[in-house]
Formats: sequence, structure tokens, C-alpha cells
Amino acid sequence: MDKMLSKFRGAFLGGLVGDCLGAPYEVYWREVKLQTLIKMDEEIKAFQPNPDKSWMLHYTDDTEMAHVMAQSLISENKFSPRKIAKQFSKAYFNSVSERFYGGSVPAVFHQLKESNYSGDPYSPAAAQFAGQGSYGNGSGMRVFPIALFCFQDMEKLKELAACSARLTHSHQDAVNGAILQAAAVYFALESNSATTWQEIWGKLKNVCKEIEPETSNREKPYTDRLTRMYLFLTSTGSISNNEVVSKIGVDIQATEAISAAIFAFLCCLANRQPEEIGSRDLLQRTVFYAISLGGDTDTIGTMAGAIAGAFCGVESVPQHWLVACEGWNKAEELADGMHRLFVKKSKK
Ligand code: AR6
Ligand code: MG
Repeated sequence: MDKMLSKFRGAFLGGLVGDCLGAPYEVYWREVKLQTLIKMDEEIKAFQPNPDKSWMLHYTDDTEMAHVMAQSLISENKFSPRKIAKQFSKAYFNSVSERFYGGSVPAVFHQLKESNYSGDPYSPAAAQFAGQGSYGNGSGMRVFPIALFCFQDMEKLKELAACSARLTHSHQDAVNGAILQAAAVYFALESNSATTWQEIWGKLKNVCKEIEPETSNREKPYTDRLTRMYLFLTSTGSISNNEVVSKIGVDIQATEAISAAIFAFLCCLANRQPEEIGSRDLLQRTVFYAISLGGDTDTIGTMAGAIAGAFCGVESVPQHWLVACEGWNKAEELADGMHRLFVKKSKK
């Protein structure tokens, strides 16, 4: 298979499996023991896909919104904020009984609907939290299609990742988190198997210098967390989940969950994951490790899975995981659609 097609599929399917495998533990809010994940893996292996599509594992709002965004990018061949906002809302109203969305985003969708999708698509989100905007991780969980769409154009990636965030999450930390997560997927796409964690970390650090400039008086939550990641990964001895939770965080704030996802990938790329995760492939290690940290497991799982999938390619996504997950064939179709756009652009 073409290398880039494999990476595009890897991003979509890695994101999907991270979401679906992480979702059962979202309510736990504490560390997920590796034994629990291994047991789930065995149950998934025993699952027989059936024609009535009663999937074993269901995706959440994370995948739903990523797919809506990808579908719109494919149909329009551009980022159309009004259309994406409308499709986000429609997807929410169609699936509200099945999928749990964040606490504040439904109000955005209601306002968009009440305006008959005719007003400024950014204004309902900008008005949230007394004009502060949401700092939730929802801006990062669905952003990977932007990285694929903007591959080989980092400036455009930064612009569109920010715009895509602001449709629901206008707080600066959520916007910056979307840029950083999209950049991580981009750097994974351009990597090869010899790329080191230090190289990707260095590129992310440069992005942080732009989104959190040294001259700014604002706090620098992503820069600080990247520094802590570096300290973890250059330290000797094991890295405990407790320390990661306390120094990086796994909660719903974009600063925590997005940093945790990036760390899960870098830590596994460095082969510094907890010993009991063993010697599985990089993508499997990353998904297991990301979920095992606890907190917002589906969202950290999906973001880490999308980065690892873009790095490793689709061959690394275990087939038995895939066929147990709702919507894997749609994810693959969307990946192919985005890859066709990429090929078309590359020929120009
Ligand atoms: N001030 C105070 N609290 C805030 C603020 C703020 N500026 N911003 C967010 N919160 P939301 P998400 C709190 O609703 O990011 C789903 O399961 C507030 O309590 O924007 O889209 C997804 O899959 C708000 O309800 O959601 C993710 O896993 C909460 O943060 C997760 O939920 C979440 O922000 C977050 O999704
Ligand atoms: Mg979630």
C-alpha cells in the first residue's frame, strides 16, 4: 500500500480504536489497570463481527465530530466554518441519546440551531463562560483531519486548527491545544520508522514557542508540560502513572488531556512505557498506555491513537480491534477521501 495512504488510514483508524477502547473507562476517572485492558483485548479477540452491525465497542462524540469535519473537508475541499458548525449540530441532535457530549457544547449547538445556522458560526462558542470560551479538550479530540488536510502546509494547519477549535471552544488554551495536537499528527505523518522522540519533541517545542511566546505574560501550560515530558523521558528509572497524572494531568481541560496524549505517544516511541505493557507494537502500546493513565480515557486514547496511527500506518492497527469498533469502514472511507485530496494537491 502507498505509504501516505497507510498513514492517513492509520490516523483515522488509530483514532477510532483509541476512542472505542477508551470509552468504557471514561467514567472511571482513575488509573486503568493493565490487566483490565488485557482482559478487554481477549474479549475483543473472541468477538465475532455480525452482519446486523451490533458492534462490541461504540465510538463517542470524539470520533463523531472528527468524521463530520473530515466529511465536510472532503465534500468542500476547503474549511467551511458555517457548514461544519451546522453538521456538528446536526450530528449532535441525531445522536444525543447515544453519545455523551461535553457539558457546555450542547448549548452551542442549540444556539446555532435557533439561529437557523445563519449567524456567525463562531459567536455562540465565543460567548460561553462569560466570554472566556470553553477550555475543554473537545478542540483537540476531533482535529486530526485538519492535519491530514493541511499536510505539507504548517501555516495553514495552524490557521485551520484554530478556526476548527473556535467553532465550539474559543478559550486560548483549547485553541492552542488544537494546534499542538494537529501539529503532532502532522509530524507523525512526515516521520519514518527511524524518527526519534527527541525530533518530534523538538518540533512540538518550536510550535509552543509560537503559540505561547516567551514575551507573553500569559501562563504557558503546554510549554511547561513539554518541559516536564522531556524531564520524564531523559530521567532514569520507571515513570509512574501517578507522576504523569500529577505533572501532566489527564482531566478534561485541553491543557491536560492533549498533553497526556502527546506524552503517551512520545513515551512509547522512546520505549519508556511501564514494563507490564510489554513489547507490543508502538500503536498498541500507545493506546494501552494512554488509556491506562485514566481520566478522560476515550479522548486521550483517540488523540494518542491518531498520532501513533499517523506514525506507524494502518498495518499497525490490530484487525481484531478494528472489526469490533463501530464505524471502522466509514473511518477507512474518509481516510481514503482525504488521501485523494492530498494526491490531487500534490500533483498541482
Ligand atoms: N470555565 C469553567 N469551566 C469550564 C470552562 C471555563 N472557561 N471551559 C470548560 N469548562 P466542554 P468538551 C468545564 O463542555 O471539551 C466529552 O465526553 C465545564 O465544566 O466544552 O467538548 C468529550 O468526549 C465543561 O462542562 O466539553 C470529552 O471527553 C467541561 O469543562 C469531554 O467530554 C467540558 O468542556 C470534554 O468535551
Ligand atoms: Mg471524551
